[in-house]
Amino acid sequence: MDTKLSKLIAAETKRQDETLPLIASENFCSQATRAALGSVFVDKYAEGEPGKRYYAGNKVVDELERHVIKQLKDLFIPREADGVKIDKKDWYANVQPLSGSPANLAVYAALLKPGDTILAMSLTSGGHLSHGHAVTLPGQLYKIVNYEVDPKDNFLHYDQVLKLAKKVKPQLIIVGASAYPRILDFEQFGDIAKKVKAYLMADISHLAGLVAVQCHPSPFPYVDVVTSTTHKTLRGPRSAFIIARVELGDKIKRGVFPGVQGGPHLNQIAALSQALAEAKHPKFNAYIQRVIRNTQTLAQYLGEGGLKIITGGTDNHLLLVDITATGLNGRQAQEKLEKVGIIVNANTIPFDTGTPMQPSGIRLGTAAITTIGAHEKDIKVLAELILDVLLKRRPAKTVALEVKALRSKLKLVEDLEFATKD
Ligand code: DSN
Repeated sequence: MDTKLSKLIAAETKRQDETLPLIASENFCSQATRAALGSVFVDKYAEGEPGKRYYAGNKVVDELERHVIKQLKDLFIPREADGVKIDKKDWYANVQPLSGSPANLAVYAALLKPGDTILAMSLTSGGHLSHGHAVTLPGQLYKIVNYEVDPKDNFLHYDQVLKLAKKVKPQLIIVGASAYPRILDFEQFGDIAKKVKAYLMADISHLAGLVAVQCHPSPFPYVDVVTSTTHKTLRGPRSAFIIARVELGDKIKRGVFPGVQGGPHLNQIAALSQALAEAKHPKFNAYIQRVIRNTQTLAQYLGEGGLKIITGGTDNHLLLVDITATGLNGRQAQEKLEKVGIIVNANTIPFDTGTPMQPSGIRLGTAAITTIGAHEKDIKVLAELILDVLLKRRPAKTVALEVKALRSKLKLVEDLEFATKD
């Protein structure tokens, strides 16, 4: 291996082994998933779809892609919702998107014309850049209108979304977020989309692991399209998927390829297969339940310690903290925490008066730290360490030593055994 690269891999391994990971969109995938990512599938080209490829030599990868599509539909599409039977045959699945933003772009390319209106959550309310922020390509191709959380409680109020949808008559509504700590009511969004005759897309990138094990309501059958990345709470490789109503399948397929990308990354698809198999295991359910308990515990202790938790708590794997009262902005808080080995990201909060580079909050997630075995007692210690730094209660040097001590107790547990132990 290139010497410099080998040193960098060793350095990143050391960094990961010595710090406490609280980035809500990160996780540690299993060794088996990593092995699949580095498998022979990395070397094959397979533009097209199973049975209809542009190159030869695709017998095995056709079988791979069909297998993963089946695994995906089995895991995510429930047999019924609210008493209504759901038939997997009514849904089309595509596992080729390279990541979340291309998956979303492929859906827009499939369903919209340039100039059409998309109604999506604003970035400061918790939405995602790829939902049409002005700095992105979709932000330039489509007319983007944002709905917001309510300024009084920072929750989504569905009557307000409906009112706005009626006013702007979007062709597409997006429900999905990367910094909203509460349950997303897909059924209510389904009603809104029906009332204004818009397509409804749920981007469940952050929630995929929770949705997979019914720890968050399913978007099926209320939506037309579901997109997701696979490396956050789902604990898989960097990749993405789209599931859509079968009648939209051809358009979505062309939106992905050749619309926005070339050949699929078959090694990602292979690794996704492993992650989906792991997510079917009952221990994955216990893992996700622990993730949620850990986030709620973190929110509780940080709140009791004097920090302002947006919405007062969390229902999922992340929480958002308004740190204005500490005298720091989000960036300064992120840097101070990183100095002692606690890795978070600065984040805008609803109606933020700061900028994306100097926002007023930080976002914390517990998916990764739970994967390396953190329990509620560890989270309590972690919360105290965060408070020590942000409220300047103890010297950074002392806190850094305790972060190291806590980190050294945690390690990747391959079979998710930790999830069932107290
Ligand atoms: N960076 C990821 C997130 O924080 O949601 C995806 O863009």
